Amino acid sequence: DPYAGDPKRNPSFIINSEKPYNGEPPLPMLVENFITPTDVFYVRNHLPVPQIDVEDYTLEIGGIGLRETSLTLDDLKTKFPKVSVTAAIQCAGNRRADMTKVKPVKGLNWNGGAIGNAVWSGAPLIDVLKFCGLTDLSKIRHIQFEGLDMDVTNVSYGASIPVEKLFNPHCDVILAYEMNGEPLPLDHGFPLRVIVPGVVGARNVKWLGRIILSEEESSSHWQQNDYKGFSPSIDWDTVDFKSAAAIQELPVISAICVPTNESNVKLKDGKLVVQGYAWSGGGCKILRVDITADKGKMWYTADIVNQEDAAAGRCWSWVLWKAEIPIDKNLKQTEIWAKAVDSNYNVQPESFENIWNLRGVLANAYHKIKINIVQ
Ligand code: MTE
Ligand code: MO
Repeated sequence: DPYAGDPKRNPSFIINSEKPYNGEPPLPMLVENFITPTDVFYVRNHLPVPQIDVEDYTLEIGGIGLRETSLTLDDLKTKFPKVSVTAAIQCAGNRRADMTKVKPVKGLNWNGGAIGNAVWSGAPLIDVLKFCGLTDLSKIRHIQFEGLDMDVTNVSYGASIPVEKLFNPHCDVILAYEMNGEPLPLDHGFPLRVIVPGVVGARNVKWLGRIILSEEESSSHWQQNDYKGFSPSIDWDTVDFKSAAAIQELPVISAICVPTNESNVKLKDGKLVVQGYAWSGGGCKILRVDITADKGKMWYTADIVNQEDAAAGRCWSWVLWKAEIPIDKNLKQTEIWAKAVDSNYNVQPESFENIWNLRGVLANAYHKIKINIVQ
């Protein structure tokens, strides 16, 4: 069993797939902390967790304009400054379960917990590449990453990001060996992963084995034939993966975590406490989260409980929000909706119908839950 060496996981997790392991925390657990504790951070694995001996571990770096270089973990820790970045990572399939209600899609049924916000520490990628001789970026268009996790045919997980992420030092791309102040745990990429803040989880390659500077995107299945968005009218007979761009920076999203869908709630002085998270890709700041209990007749602005003090364009963390909204006491049932607005004034789409896509990615429509009001 190639999965025999996989680590123990949080027994509270909702398991979307056992082998490879894919699990997420129940939503109320997710909003208990601004910094998601490591054992509450969702796990999204495509392959068995590779067993890596740090003694033998090296990161291979090469490609256009670089000296082929091998670095040990110790090299990475001692030859470069250690920087920390607090960043949310979200799977492209987060909240897919909501999109699936419109029409089935192919993919794991993430409920809204496929996001977490952690402190990542390690070496700035640009410093490491300069160490390997990088001077001229003009021919380089993509930075490819390869994981050390492999399928049965020895093909490893891979992805790439556009080189512009390097030009701009404010993009904060790092080679992380720590998560929340501890060595990366096995499930999150021990001993090394790349953190590309604001960019879809799939490009934050874990168990990093190789970096290649290239004119081309990664040729990996996950870059070419997966993690792309399509029109709602494209189905598996008509889809042409070459026609669509690989997902990089993610759109604005929010979710209601307390109360949960279909739960019974008690009002306090005629009010309901609603809590959740909001986040946007590309470093966009969350400006506002709006909540309604009557399908939009009246919108209330939630209080942002936690927000990092970062410049717009460099807001990598999620925000947690809370609202106390008045609810008509005579109602036995109602719906609560949430939508977030980011610093580009982009707002979540109202429904899933017109953003539906066959892989169920980018599922960022208003979060709508149903609740029963009990006396
Ligand atoms: N890196 C490798 N090597 N193998 C993987 O399966 N999964 C990717 C990404 N990096 C993956 C990977 C996907 S799709 C996501 S959403 C994130 O890792 C999940 O990171 P996490 O498990 O630390 O939450
Ligand atoms: Mo993902």
